[in-house]
Amino acid sequence: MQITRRTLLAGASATALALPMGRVFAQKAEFSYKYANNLPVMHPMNIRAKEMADAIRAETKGRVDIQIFPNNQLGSDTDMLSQVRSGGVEFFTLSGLILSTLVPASSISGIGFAFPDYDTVWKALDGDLGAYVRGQIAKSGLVAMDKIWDNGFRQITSSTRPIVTADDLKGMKIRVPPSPLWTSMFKAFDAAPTSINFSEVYSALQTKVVEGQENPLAIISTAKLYEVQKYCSLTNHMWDGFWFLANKKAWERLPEDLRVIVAKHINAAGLKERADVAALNATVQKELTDKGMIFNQPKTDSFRERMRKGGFYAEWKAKFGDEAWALLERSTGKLV
Ligand code: X2X
Repeated sequence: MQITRRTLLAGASATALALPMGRVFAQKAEFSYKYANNLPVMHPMNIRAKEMADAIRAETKGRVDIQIFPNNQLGSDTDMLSQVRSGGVEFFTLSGLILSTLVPASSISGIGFAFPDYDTVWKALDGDLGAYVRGQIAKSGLVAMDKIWDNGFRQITSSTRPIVTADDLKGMKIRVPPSPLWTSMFKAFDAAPTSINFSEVYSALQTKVVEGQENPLAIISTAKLYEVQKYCSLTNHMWDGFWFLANKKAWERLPEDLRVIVAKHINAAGLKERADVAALNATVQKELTDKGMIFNQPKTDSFRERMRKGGFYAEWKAKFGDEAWALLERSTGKLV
C-alpha cells in the first residue's frame, strides 16, 4: 500500500477511535484532572500540553490522567481563573498580567519595553524575579510550576491604520486583556483601551467593536486574527508569559512521588513550548504577509518617551514596591 498523507491521517483517526485519549490504561485513573486554557489547539501550548499529558499518563502508569480543555471551551480567562481557584479545574495557564487581578505582583513581567530579548526574559523569570512572583502566587491558594510558558513579545494590529509612532495610537479603540497594567500602558499612549477577554477578541474585531489589538505573531496566526486585521506593527512593546497554575488542594492531594513526575513533565513541556513559540514568532511573518497583512517596523523611542513622560514607570514602580522593582531591574537594567 502506498502511504499518503490521507491514509496516514485515516489510520491515525482509526487508532484514536479505538483508543480514546486517556482510556489506554485499563484501570480508571486515580487522579483525573482537568487542564484548561485560552489558546487554539494548533498553538504550541496545546501541542506540547498533549505530549505532556501522554507522558504523565505513561510514567504514572495511568494513575494521573490530565484532560485538556483548550480554546476557552470552559469559558473566558476570568471564568477559568475562578474555576482553578474553586477546584472546578485543577490546572490552568494564565498570563501573569491577568493573574495580577488576584496577585498584584504577577504583572511585573509585563512592564512596557522592559525586556530587550528572550535571554533577558528567561534569566529573570527562571531566576529571582520568577521566584519572587511564584512566592506571591503561593500566598493566593494557587501553585505556580517553576517554568513559565511563553506567550511572546507583543505586536499591535489594526484594521484601520499602521502604528508608526505613538501618535498613531491616539484615540485608537484597542482591545487589551483584562488587567490594570495593560489599560494603564495604552492610556499612556493616549489610546482608548477596552478590556476584553481573549474568548471575545475575534468577534470584537470582526464586528469592529474595536479597531485593534495586540498579541504575539504566534497567536495572530493560530487564532486567525489576520482574517479580521490588516496592519501589523512590530512594536515588541512588552513580553508576556503564562504561569502554569494548579489548584493548591488538588496539587497537594497528589502523593509526593506523583507530584514530582507531574511537575517534571509540565516544566519540560514548558521549555519545549518556549522554543516552539520563539521559532514561530521568528518565521510566521511571511505566512501572515501572504495572507494579506501589511507589516511595518516602528521606531520605539516615541512609545518609551510617552510612557516615561506620562509617569507610567514611576507609577508602577511605586505600586510594585522597591524590592520587586529591584529584582526586575537586576535583569533589565535601569528603567526609570
Ligand atoms: O488575551 C490575550 O491576548 C492573550 C491570549 O495573549 C493572553 O492570554 C494574555
